[in-house]
Amino acid sequence: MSERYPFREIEEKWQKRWEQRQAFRAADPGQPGSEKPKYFVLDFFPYPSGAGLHVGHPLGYIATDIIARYKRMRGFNVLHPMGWDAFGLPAEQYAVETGIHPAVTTRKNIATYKRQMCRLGLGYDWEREFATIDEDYYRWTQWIFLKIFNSWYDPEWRWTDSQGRAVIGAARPIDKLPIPAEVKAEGTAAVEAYKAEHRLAYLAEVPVNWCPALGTVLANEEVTNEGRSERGDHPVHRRPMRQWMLRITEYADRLLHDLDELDWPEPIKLMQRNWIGRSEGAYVDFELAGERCDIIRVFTTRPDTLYGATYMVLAPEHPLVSVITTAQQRNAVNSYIELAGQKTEMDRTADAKAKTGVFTGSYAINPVNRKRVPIWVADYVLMGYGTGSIMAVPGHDRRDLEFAETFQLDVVQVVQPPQGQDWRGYVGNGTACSSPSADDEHFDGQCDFNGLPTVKATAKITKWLEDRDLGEGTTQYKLRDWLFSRQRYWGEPFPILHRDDGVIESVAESDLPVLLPDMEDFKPSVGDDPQAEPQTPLSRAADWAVVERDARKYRRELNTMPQWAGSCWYYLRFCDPKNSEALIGPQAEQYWMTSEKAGGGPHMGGVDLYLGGAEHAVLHLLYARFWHKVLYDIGCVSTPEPFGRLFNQGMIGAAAYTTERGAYVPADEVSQGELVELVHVDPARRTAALNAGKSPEEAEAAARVKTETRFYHDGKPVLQAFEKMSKSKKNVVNPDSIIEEYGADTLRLYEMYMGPLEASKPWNTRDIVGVHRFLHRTWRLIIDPDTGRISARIGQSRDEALEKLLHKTIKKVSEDIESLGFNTAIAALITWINDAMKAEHVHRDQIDRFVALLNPFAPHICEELAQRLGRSEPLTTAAWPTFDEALTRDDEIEMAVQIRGKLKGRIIVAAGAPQNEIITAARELVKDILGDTPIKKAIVVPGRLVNLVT
Ligand code: ANZ
Repeated sequence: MSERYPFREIEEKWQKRWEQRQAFRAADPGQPGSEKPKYFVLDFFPYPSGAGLHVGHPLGYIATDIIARYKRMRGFNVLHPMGWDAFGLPAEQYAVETGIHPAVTTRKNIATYKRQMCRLGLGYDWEREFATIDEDYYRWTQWIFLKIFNSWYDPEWRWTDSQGRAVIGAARPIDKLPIPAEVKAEGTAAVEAYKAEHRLAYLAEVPVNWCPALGTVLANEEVTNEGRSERGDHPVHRRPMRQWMLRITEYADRLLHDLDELDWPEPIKLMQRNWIGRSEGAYVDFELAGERCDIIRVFTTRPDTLYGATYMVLAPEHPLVSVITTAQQRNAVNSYIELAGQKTEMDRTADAKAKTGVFTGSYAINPVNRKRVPIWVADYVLMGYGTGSIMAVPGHDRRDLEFAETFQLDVVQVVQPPQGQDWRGYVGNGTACSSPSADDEHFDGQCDFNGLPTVKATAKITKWLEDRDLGEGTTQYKLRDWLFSRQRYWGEPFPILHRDDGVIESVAESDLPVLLPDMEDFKPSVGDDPQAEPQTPLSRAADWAVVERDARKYRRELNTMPQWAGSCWYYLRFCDPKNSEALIGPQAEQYWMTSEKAGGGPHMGGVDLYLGGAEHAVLHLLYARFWHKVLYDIGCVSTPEPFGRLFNQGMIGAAAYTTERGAYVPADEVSQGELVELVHVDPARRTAALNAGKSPEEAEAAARVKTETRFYHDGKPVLQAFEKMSKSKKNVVNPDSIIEEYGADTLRLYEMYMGPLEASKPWNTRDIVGVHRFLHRTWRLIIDPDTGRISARIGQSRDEALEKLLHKTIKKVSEDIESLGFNTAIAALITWINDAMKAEHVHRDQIDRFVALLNPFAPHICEELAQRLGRSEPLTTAAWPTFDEALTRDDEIEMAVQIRGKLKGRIIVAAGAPQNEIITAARELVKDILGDTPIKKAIVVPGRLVNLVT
């Protein structure tokens, strides 16, 4: 009987066995196993699309599975769950196109994903699986919404958080909102209205991106630069609409500050900081010149440039535009406003775009020098930021300068740049100049800050303005409140009832969930009229929409929540998925969500490792942090943050092929053609060769791109390029077919061996054989191919060199797993096997340890080998091998020997050998080359090289 590595049988066998034994079940607090330290490792919640998984998706899942298996072997009680983000536009859009109910397609997609994940040997605790569309899940999503709705933000509330930090501001019950006496005096309707203005969830008329063809509003991120929908490429219109909003802006400072404490990639933190966009500055009030006494308030980050404000700009939507525009300018202004309304925000603010604008005919008075400045309307000023109006300082602001140059407005210097740089358009800090001087004979009590550096000048002018009631210091944020409603069917219904007199009431907690009605016709009403009132699908569920309570008729809220809602808190539910009394029980929350800081003391807490792609840098991660903080304020969770450590895996790309006309053709139908000789010379290579001292002829030859592979589809040549794996690029590779051919262990190893986890890298099926052979070799080392029994080479004699290498390997693999450096860990494992193949004898316990070490990466083969080696329990509960630090140190090291920087050979010296011994060995090596030449100097770089200078 000849037995080669039988991956097909063993993979199925072990997947079944793990399932039967519930090998990946996490112990809940109180259960046996919960006495161990906990480790919570989580993947970004997948949205199961109709196409199933391609090989790019599992990159992160394999990584977290390795961590989870490793941590279990290190004695942790590991929580590694999986579930489904299942409401939302894609399933619904698909349903609209096919007529199949989104619940049906979604369930089917989930089944596909789960099957594919199990085939990869991913060890999830499936007992905890749920989807956001499950009634007993979205019941709690609605419950959280109610809590948000029934809270207000008290910016003055002083408290000490679980980290012992003094915090100002918290969400508090709406019943605790102090109602001013004059409001109370007006009666209950006024009190309710006042409360509504303070709730953390509120209805407001806001400008939205309305996509009539999809029948819904879209978030800014769902709209392309061309002003069309990301999904489907339909036109999107800006229009005001009454929407549910969540007051995330109240949390801006806390969201910003707590970022500092998180173990997250710096680029992600930076993106969140920019998104929150905190700017310190001042409001400055400009009085209108002439009879009218309106005030135009501007926000500026540079009040120190006030003397340089030579004109003002109002956003086209600014309410004062119509008030101040003179009769003469009215037509011009009106047509400008109309044009601006058709542009997207991106379009309006793009630096590269030429500045446009129109004069209103009116002037304002600059409060510091009483000069008259013209007021313009221009679309580079946005209504949604600051006050929607600016003082323009063309001397020191690029956009203002461009505008001033276009319309010939004054440009004045007020900041002196350091070291003779040109002042015109200088935007950095410097020294204030051009303010009136107190020594001047005409000085009239203006603010004199000549000679002060920018920061001091800013403070001085702000104080000056405040003292005179002409402005005040302020902080602005780019962050906007979160638009929280969609006009679609496939989402969580709001637990909200509307009374016919306009009062809004919440559904009683005991009446949750508000079930999504089962509708035959769930399609949104779409149209091409951008101004038509949206008719949401739920408005057609007539029986559902009307509710009677205490002999009063109510209408249910007819919008649904956005897709983000369900993924805002799922990590909490995994800790306690079956709890019917609460979204999470306090015991489970304490156990799974709190962590110790490495040096002791409380940690920001949350999930121990959260892994996913960088595309969710802002929205999901910010929204989830916001909800978590609300839940923290109301006492539902005990840590300020949901995700203590975050890691982003890279993207897997693959070759995609296009025809001459740019159309993609299926990558797996492309054949590799001939190598063609090219006479083409690569100019970059040529320059590099010239720089390296080659002659022009040599450089030319070196830079000749000699060959190129041609690719064909259907007999016609196609072009190759590496791109993100996606259905639309027709370059996806299905993991099922790879598993079929090579096995899941090989696929797992290959994905981890392709490069650093965080890097983006190209898939190449041809490279898989490398790691596949490694597994074959591992199998062959241990199993005798003829008998199928343990190979005779495995026994009781120990090769000491192999033992030392094993200790080094254990150390390396352990450290690399902790830092998610899986590719280098695998490289170390391969090295050991290669050496073991060469050794005459390998000790049984060396093999046992090696198999345990490889187990997190390639668990099926390892389980099978361990069993054949006599282990009765699965490796999932095996102890992680230990190493002896002394054995990981080298006795001897190899050093390079150079003469004047050129490599001449290598020497082996004892580790820690004294310098003179190393130099003697080096001289000995090169004595023939050197002859009589004397050595002037010898430089030793410890552990690496010796350079002899002659
Ligand atoms: C005068 C000034 C002088 C400004 C100067 C800058 C440099 P950040 O840092 O992004 O907060 N601004 C204010 N509101 C605006 C709006 N609604 N639309 C477009 N621009 C607006 O930017 C704040 C600066 O952006 C403000 O400071 C204002 O221009 C402009 F040498 O005021 B500044």
